[in-house]
Amino acid sequence: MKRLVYLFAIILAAGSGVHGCDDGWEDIEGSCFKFDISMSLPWDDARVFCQSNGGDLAKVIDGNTHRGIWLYIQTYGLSGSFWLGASDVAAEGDWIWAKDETRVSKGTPYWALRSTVLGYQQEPSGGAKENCLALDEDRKYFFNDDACDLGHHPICMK
Ligand SMILES: [Ca+2]
Ligand SMILES: [Ca+2]
Repeated sequence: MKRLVYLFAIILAAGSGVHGCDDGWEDIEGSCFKFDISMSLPWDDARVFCQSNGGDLAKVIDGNTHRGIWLYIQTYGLSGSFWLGASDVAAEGDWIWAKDETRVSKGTPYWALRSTVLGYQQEPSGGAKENCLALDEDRKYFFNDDACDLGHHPICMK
């Protein structure tokens, strides 16, 4: 009986998150996200898509959110890279979340490392050629600055 009550509690806990978000949106760490792998869009168009769905491109609030997004991608076997809602298009090197105009944390644990002839270097590394923030499939879904006109899947948030 005790085990049954425990099981019921788990089902309730799992269900409560789902009911917190609209259909097609996923609760990750208390915020609602939408992953759309049916389209690959430039960053600007991905943002318009999210806004037309009542949200904006996603902000990774903290490490738990980053982990939750990664877990969702793994659990559902999603492939490809995704756009997040940050850019340094206004001022090179100054990364800002579009959703609330706060600064993006630099360095570890968010930004990907890359191997170069000089050893490991950390993204962002694209300078003025890469001004939009991607969750990069080739970098195990750590942050990478990418060219904004590349086509990636949107991750929306509301
Ligand atoms: Ca840049
Ligand atoms: Ca880069």
